[in-house]
Amino acid sequence: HSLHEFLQGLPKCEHHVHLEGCLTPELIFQLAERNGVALPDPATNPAYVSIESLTARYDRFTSLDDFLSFYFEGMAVLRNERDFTDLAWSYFQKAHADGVHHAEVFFDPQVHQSRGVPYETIVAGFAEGCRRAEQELGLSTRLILCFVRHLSVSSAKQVYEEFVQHKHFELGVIHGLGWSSTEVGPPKDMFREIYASAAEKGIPLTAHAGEEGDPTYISAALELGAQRIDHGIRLIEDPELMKRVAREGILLTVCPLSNVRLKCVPDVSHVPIRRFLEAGVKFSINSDDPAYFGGYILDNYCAVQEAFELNVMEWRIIAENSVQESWIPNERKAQLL
Ligand code: ES4
Ligand code: ZN
Repeated sequence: HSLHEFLQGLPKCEHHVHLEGCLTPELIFQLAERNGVALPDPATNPAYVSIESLTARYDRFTSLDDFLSFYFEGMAVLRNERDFTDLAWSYFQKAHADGVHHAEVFFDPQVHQSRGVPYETIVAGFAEGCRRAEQELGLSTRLILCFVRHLSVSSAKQVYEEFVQHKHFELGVIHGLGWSSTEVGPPKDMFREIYASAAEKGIPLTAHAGEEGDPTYISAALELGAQRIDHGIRLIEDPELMKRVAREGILLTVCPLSNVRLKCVPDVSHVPIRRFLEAGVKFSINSDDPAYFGGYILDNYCAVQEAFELNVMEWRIIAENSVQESWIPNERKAQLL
């Protein structure tokens, strides 16, 4: 399409991508071999017969939790510092090719720790991938530690303690905190104490909310101190809350291809892009788990263009909000604008 080259060249910021969600079927099979990790038995789970069958299974997710079961199984191949670096580096190269100039990336330490990988190994590996992207590709990067909602609050508190003891925020190794995983079910405010403590230290906070869950998940996240909302597409069901989000300039990190693959919407045209633009709600467009959802950030931009036929002015608004709401100093914003 005509705007494809324009979208490719548009300086993009990505705010919502899980590094573990960049683990392709190829890399899963490769690392399973390299690390001697057994993948699920293909006799019980035929998806694991081959790279092709696993890729094909990703076309048929029925829900967030159906996807998450593959996502958590896949990431079990990550064992050594080098695995985390390789994974981050593979994402940054692809992002760079897609025209990303700044990337804020999530990772899930609790899940790796539950398999016996130390906190230091995970953080050192991912941080090295970020360092290499900054040095070799000129990207700016931000690491966001994500708490997961399907594990216990006490495991989240343990990882938060390690993060605090290592001074990883003060040292500029980890730049913010988020939460993700299963939305509907666990208490909406399960990370209340952690977020209160982090807010007191001035740590930027975000939260996955309003993806599968109704708008009360969004208001709960805001009440706990989230400054940004990941997904947030169900915000349109609460007009008053939507006005507040617009008024306060809270950024939604929207992931169109993710929403389609996880059956949150029937197709991209049902992602409320037009509604958000009209209501003055700030949002960015992101890939979420590109290895699982059939596309990286540029594919998401192009899918939005095909569905909504936005004009250049509308794209400039989206791009400018993406820069302005990035967790970077004003000097870096000025370079990106
Ligand atoms: C996720 Cl799409 C999505 N939603 C919630 N948590 C996640 N973790 C990784 N991808
Ligand atoms: Zn996500």
